[in-house]
Amino acid sequence: MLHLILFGPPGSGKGTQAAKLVEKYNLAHISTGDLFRAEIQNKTPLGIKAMEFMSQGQLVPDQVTIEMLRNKVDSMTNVKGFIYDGFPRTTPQAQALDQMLKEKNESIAALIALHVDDDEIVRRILNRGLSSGRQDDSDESIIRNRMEEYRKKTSVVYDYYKAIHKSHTIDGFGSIDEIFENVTCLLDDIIVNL
Ligand code: B4P
Repeated sequence: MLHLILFGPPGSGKGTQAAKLVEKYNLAHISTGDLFRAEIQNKTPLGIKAMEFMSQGQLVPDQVTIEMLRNKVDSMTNVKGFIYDGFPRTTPQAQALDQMLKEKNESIAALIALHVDDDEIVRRILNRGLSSGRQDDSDESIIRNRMEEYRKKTSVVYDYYKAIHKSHTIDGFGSIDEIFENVTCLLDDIIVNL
């Protein structure tokens, strides 16, 4: 079974590319951001907790996130593989994911990081904020805080998988289709060599 991590700073296009990859490779898409937003919409206790952090541009605590991810993966049967979009975002999350897959005799095939510079990220997210209604998309200081959280806590996840030769980088600047083409070339190579 294929387990692929789509990685990058906020607004780098993970969700956008994941949606296209799911269609082409027939994989299940798990976005922790989308899962949290659904919990918030339904006003669940988990959603109320997540909202405290997301509205400030901070990461939701690991324990909450890991448990939610595990429940989601366990609920999805008969799938060819998974795209993890926005997870793992910390080293403890990466360790928990590896442990969970080990229990199933599975492992991560690759992490694909989308590289985009800060000004482009701010531009994209503010632009999405015009229609998304997301509080964390509408205020530049919150967006900058999300980028800071990425630098402080998330970027190390790239090195975690690099140490086992599983991290790859794609330029995330350009048209959505061009980026998709580059991601699929890389992914096809990875799949052939699995
Ligand atoms: P996410 O929902 O993961 O959101 P994101 O980082 O903003 O988005 P993404 O990179 O997927 O960008 P997208 O394709 O949408 O996280 C939101 C929050 O949830 C986090 O800040 C955190 O608080 C919490 N959270 C989630 N997971 C967590 C975890 N594991 N642990 C702890 N907390 C967690 O693209 C952005 C915009 O750019 C879109 O408008 C898109 O149309 C546009 N775009 C995409 N590609 C483009 C391109 N090539 N050119 C121009 N525009 C493009």
